[in-house]
Amino acid sequence: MAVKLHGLAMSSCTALVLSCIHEKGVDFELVPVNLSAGQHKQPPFLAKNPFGLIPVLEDGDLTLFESRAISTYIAEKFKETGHDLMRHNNRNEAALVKVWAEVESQNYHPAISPIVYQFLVAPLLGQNPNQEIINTNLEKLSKVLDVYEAKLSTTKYLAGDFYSLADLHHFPSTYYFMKSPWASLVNDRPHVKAWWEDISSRPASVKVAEGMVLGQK
Ligand code: GS8
Repeated sequence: MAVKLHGLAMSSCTALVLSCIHEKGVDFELVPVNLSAGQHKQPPFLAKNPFGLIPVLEDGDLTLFESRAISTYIAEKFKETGHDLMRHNNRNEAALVKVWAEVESQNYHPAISPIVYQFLVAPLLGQNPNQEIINTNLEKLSKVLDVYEAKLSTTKYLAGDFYSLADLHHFPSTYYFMKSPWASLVNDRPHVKAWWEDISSRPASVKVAEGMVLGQK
């Protein structure tokens, strides 16, 4: 039975789950949520995610929200098919995948996401980008990327010499960031640049990027 993903292909949180779904070759149905009509704040959707945010995954009787938890569930449930995103046969490598997935969620995402929001989303909502927020977060992101540059000069991917869920979680926000005037933060760091070129050219990433056109329904 296909899993049901409630969300929008252009939303970076939905795209994170879609990247995992495509890596694993999981049968799925994308159920669009009409954000402009506030569908996600209405009782039927709130029953699936009380925080009223996309994405939500339904797999039979199981309902999940929080994109990273959803992708982890998919990577674990379908561990035998497609690419092994969790290194489930090697406890140490699996632990390192979790470490770098946490780094994405605790260090990388909090810095990159306000930049993407101010640069790409605010104008769509008729707001002026807040340059102070952008500058503060560019500074934070630079520091995180210095750590990445050092790490990626020792291993091909973040958790080791294997592509994992930790790398995958970086794809959607970085995809939008690379359209900004500050893409040089990635391009000027040779190991980060090579890593980005590698992870963004995976067939699953290319497929997900096709739907990442902001402003679409
Ligand atoms: C964040 C969900 C979220 O912000 C996750 O799933 O990772 N930590 C959660 N969803 C956004 C779209 S993100 O592209 C959302 O639903 N926004 C609508 C709103 O804020 O009303």
